[in-house]
Amino acid sequence: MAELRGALIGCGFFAVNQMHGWRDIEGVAIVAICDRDPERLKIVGDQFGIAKRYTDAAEMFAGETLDFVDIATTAPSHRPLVEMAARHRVPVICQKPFAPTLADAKAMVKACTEAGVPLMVHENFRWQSPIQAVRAVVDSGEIGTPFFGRISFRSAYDVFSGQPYLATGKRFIIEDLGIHILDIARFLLGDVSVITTRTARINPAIAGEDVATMLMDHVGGATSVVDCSYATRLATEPFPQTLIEIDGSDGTIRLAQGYRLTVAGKSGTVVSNVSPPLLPWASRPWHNIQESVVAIQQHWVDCLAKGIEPATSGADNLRTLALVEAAYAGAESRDPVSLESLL
Ligand code: NAD
Ligand code: 89Y
Repeated sequence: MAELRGALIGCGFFAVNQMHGWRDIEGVAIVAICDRDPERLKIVGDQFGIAKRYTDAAEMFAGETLDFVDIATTAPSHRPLVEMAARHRVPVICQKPFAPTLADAKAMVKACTEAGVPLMVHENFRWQSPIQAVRAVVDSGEIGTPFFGRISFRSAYDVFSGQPYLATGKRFIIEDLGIHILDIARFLLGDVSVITTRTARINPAIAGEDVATMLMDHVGGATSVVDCSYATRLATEPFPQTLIEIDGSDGTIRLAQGYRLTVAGKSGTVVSNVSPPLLPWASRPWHNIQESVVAIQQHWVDCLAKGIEPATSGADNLRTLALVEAAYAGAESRDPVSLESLL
């Protein structure tokens, strides 16, 4: 099979992981990169030996024949870039948050559907191997039917030094990090009908909320709590681990700090270590996220080859983004928010 020719738009902080990921995947070559900042373009171009460099995405689409484009910019540029890819009939991956508003996201899905172009949101947290391990236990039936979940991300890691824009937006933890944790809740317990949210800002040096607690009714009958904090100073910093508790009719799952998975189920209690591998280019503590980047990008290549919709397609991600919008609306009103009216 001919090698897939991909391009990357946005050569910033996180894109370096995506470039490493593409290098690890057989049958793919990134043939061109684009960033409106010439300095970032040079850094990433030199690091990964990419000769074709563009400061303007329109010029890149006009000048290259591409099998896909990987958009690793921040949210404000996502809609114009995804719509540009659709106009050029180029399959597209878009980083999270998919769009600043649900209305934009719906328009992006529509543009790609009408152009017949595959669209995947780079929603990678559900691809982390510890999260996949929890899902495998749920699917095995070992704990019966889940009726309760707690999906928790609590940390005081300084994310602002690598991503300074996170300190300046009116919205912070739900839109940036909670979006992943809400997606994991959907991945493990199914879609949500109603969400109730409380938020707080503890760090006075940032503009948005750094604590969010969300209570959700899942369509299948389970109840979950998704709790996120970047204001939680623990004895051992867990970043970027998501901790999970699931109670089912026949047992329980606990994913604890240190990637310790305990399953007490129909066949007894099993404790295992589900630590993610440390890839050769990865660095702790980011290796958990870095491994999931390779996994989701491999999934994209597999889906393109088979002509099937990716698990985190644009259409799927509307349901995760709707949770983000509903959470902000509910934090403001302090009322439960129904998801049905948003989708
Ligand atoms: P960044 O600001 O470091 O990098 C973004 C780059 O995009 C910048 O170099 C900027 O010049 C470039 N850019 C912006 N608009 C452009 C345009 N129209 N054309 C060309 N270049 C453009 O941001 P980052 O921290 O790398 O984050 C990028 C995205 O990745 C964000 O949406 C963030 O939420 C997401 N992210 C995801 C994960 C994850 O695990 N999935 C982790 C961190 C960040
Ligand atoms: O931007 C965020 C993400 O997607 O994962 C962790 C992060 O880098 C900081 O919250």
